[in-house]
Amino acid sequence: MKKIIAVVLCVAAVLSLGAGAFAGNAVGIYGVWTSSDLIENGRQYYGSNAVDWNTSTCWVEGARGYGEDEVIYLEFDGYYNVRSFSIVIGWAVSDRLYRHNSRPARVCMEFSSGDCFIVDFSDNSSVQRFALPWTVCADWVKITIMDVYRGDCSDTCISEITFYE
Ligand SMILES: [Ca+2]
Repeated sequence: MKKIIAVVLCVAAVLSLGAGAFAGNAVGIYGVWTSSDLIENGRQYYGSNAVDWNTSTCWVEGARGYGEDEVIYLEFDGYYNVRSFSIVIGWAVSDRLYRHNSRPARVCMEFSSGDCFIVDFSDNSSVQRFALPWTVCADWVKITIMDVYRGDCSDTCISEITFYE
């Protein structure tokens, strides 16, 4: 029964999630876990690059293909009443690298509270802001890539993601 409710909430969230107010304190991050990281030329593109307040660094998934089903999991440093988030998809350091690499087009966001949202992004390297349809009290969020905008190479990147109270 619980599972069916969660699915219903997901569908409702797709319809109501949109660009919204951007206010409140940023959620502190205690730890980051990913399903894979790209390692190239001796350099590893860690998940922590997506929460370092620097849009020129990014997490790059390292799985085969374009990164669908790859996961970045953020553990907060406590419980927060999360109301919104911002994201910079792709590798936003330059327009050339943004287009060259792939970027998430759709993700599934699952919070520790059980709330689950499907979010669609615009294909650009600017900051995209979203208000959650309702306040979510949670201490972690799991973000799964569902679909991507394909670049010249299949490495999918997230430059920055921040949650707000
Ligand atoms: Ca970054």
